[in-house]
Order: sequence, then C-alpha cells, then structure tokens
Amino acid sequence: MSVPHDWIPANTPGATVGAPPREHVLAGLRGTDEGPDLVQLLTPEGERVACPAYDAHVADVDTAALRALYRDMVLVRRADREATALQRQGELGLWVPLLGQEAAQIGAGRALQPGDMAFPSYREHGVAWCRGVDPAALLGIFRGTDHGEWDPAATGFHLYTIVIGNQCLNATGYAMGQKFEGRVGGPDAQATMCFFGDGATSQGDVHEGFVWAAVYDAPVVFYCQNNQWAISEPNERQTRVPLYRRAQGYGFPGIRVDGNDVLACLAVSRWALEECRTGNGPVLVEAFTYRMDAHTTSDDPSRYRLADELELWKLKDPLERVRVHLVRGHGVGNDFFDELAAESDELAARLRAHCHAMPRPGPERIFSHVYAEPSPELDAQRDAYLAYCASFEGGVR
Ligand SMILES: Cc1ncc(C[n+]2csc(CCOP(=O)(O)OP(=O)(O)O)c2C)c(N)n1
Ligand SMILES: [Mg+2]
Repeated sequence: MSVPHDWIPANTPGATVGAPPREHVLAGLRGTDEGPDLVQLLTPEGERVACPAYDAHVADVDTAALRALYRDMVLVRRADREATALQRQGELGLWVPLLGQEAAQIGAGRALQPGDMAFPSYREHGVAWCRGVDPAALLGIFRGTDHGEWDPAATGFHLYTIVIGNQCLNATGYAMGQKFEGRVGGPDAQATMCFFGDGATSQGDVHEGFVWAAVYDAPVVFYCQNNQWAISEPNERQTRVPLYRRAQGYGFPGIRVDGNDVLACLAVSRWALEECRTGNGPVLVEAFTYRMDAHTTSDDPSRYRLADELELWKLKDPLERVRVHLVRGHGVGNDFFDELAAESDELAARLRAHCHAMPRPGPERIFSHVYAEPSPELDAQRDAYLAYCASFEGGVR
C-alpha cells in the first residue's frame, strides 16, 4: 500500500479564475515531486536499492550488460549533442534534443524484442538506436532531405510522428492487428510500445487510444516520458493527478518509474511488455524524467523556466549514476571509459561527415513516395511544378 499523498495542492484556485498566484506558478515550475510510488533501482548517487516487485526482471543484468546500457546512453547523448551542434552551424534546419531522457529511452528500447513494434514521437533517438536505426538516418528529417529513411517493418520502429499523440491511435491499431493475428500468448508473442510525452496526454488521440486499447485488451504499452514540460507548458497545465494514475480511470495498470534510472526503466518495461504479450495489456508506464535542453533548437527555455530547476535535475543525471555504480559496485576501470570516449568521438565525426555529404534532393523528390501506387493527379502536379522550376534561368534547385 502506498502512503496517502496529497496530490492536489491546497488552495488550488478555480480553473477559470484569472491568472494563477505566484506560489502556484512556482509549484508548477518546480513540479519535481516524484511521489510515493516511484519505481527506482539505482539512486542518483549510483547505489543499487532492492525493489522486490521488479528486481527479478533485471536479474540477468551483469557487469557486461550494465556496461552495454551505459555505452548506449553515452553514444546516444553524443549523437544528440553532435546533431545539436550541426543545427547551430546551419547544417540542420532543426533538432529535437533528447538530453536527459537517455535512461528512459534506452531502458524501454532494450526491453523490446525483435518482433515487437515501437511507435515514436519525434524525440526517440535513443529508442531508434536500440532498434538498429543508425543516428545518421535521423538527420535527413532535420536537414529536410527526406521524411525518415529507415524501414519501419524491418526495424520494428515506426517513422517519427510530429502530430502530438497521433501515434497512440496507430499503435493501438497495430496492437489490435497483433492480437487478430494470434500474436498474444504463445511462444512468438509480440507487443507494441507507444512513446509520447506528458503534454500529449491532453490530446484526444491519446484518450481514444487508451479507451480502445482498454476495452479490446490490446497488447500495447503506453510509454509516457513525463519530461515535466510540453514546450513552455508545465505539467501543472496538463493534469491534476500524477499521469500514471490516469490509467486507473481506463481500467488498466499505470506505473511510475524513475525515468533517469536505466535499470528501473528496463525492468518496468520488460514487465509491461510481458504483460501485453501474455494478454494482460494494455499498460501505462510513466517515466518520470526531465528535458534538460530546449524543446527544440527553435526554443529558448530560459524564457519560461527557472535555472535552479535544471540544476536540481543535473544531480539526477541518468548517465552519472550508472558510471558511479559501474566504478564502485562493479570495479569497472578507466580503460572502459577511455575506449567509450574514443568511440563516441568516432561516432560524432561519422555523423558530421555524413551530414555534410548528404545529397541535396531535386525538386521532384517531394512528390515521391507519397502513394504506394502511381497517381495521375500527383504526376500532373509534379510535371507542372518541374516545368515551373525550369522556366527560371538556370532552373531552380
Ligand atoms: C496536434 C499538435 N498540436 C500541437 C503541436 C505543436 N507541438 C509540438 S511539440 C508540442 C509539445 C509536446 O509536449 P510533450 O507531449 O510533453 O512532448 P515533449 O516535446 O515534451 O517530448 C506541441 C504542442 C503539434 N505538433 N501537434
Ligand atoms: Mg513533455
């Protein structure tokens, strides 16, 4: 039994009564209350704590496996920082940083099995990595040369979805398909995992996905990365109860996990996916984390949040706690960290070279891959556009 917790702050003003008072705004800005039900296996100080409900789900994670999880997080962070730098240098039109959410994404991504399907939003570069999508393949979307060049069927990783919450409908539909094909229960059981943010929970699509999945027992894990902010809107403006508790109203379990603890995210995700594979889906997982950088490179978070909030979350850094645990708890020495640093440098250099070498697409490219079958109307539009481009001296590129 969890300790009763007063989730609704005293003196909460009526929803329609003007601007909220200062204390209310500050409470929202510091909306870092983890609450009594947080699942945590590794503290911010790198100490492994017992968690009877979930320990068994990571019993196989030995030193080598923990090093591999740490390596994943270091490399995706490095790819993320490199892409952010490329945007600042004008090589990408935009980038969506994942900084701070590495554990939430690697824990979930490594819990997925090859037959499972993942539906990302636009920040899931860490999950992409776990599904074997090279970070270089993400760059085209943000350089404007393609709409995502990986194969969702081959990788089990759907294309990025910018329309907030929309992928919850697609994921639920896909999970229903898995169910219709007899993929629930049995040796080749599959599940679907749907990634979305705290702000997305206010979208109708997410609600509809929840309702549909609940009443048809769809094998889908709804994985909400609560990074505390939806651009400039704090959690305070999305909900009056912790997000994981929303699941209760739909009739399925909701778990809040420390989203900066890769071991806990792995354990909870494995459990949730197994529930779905064995016919006990859906499940909601709220990974309680923090977006340490801007929403996108077009955003300036200093306009709407306090610097001390970021300082607080730096102490809970998802990479640092694993590094400390590897050194103190597993005797991992400098060689490992030095080699990893060299590997991340190589990855960054490769990404940079790839970005510079990406061919500029011709004007006809925007018309390709719109439909699986040829479309006479679209062909006519393309021809008219190409003729228009050709009417300029030297053509238009
Ligand atoms: C339907 C829709 N409405 C609005 C937007 C603009 N928009 C882009 S990101 C975003 C905030 C999403 O916040 P959250 O769900 O918490 O995800 P996060 O970006 O924090 O990962 C909004 C409103 C959009 N892309 N789609
Ligand atoms: Mg968010």
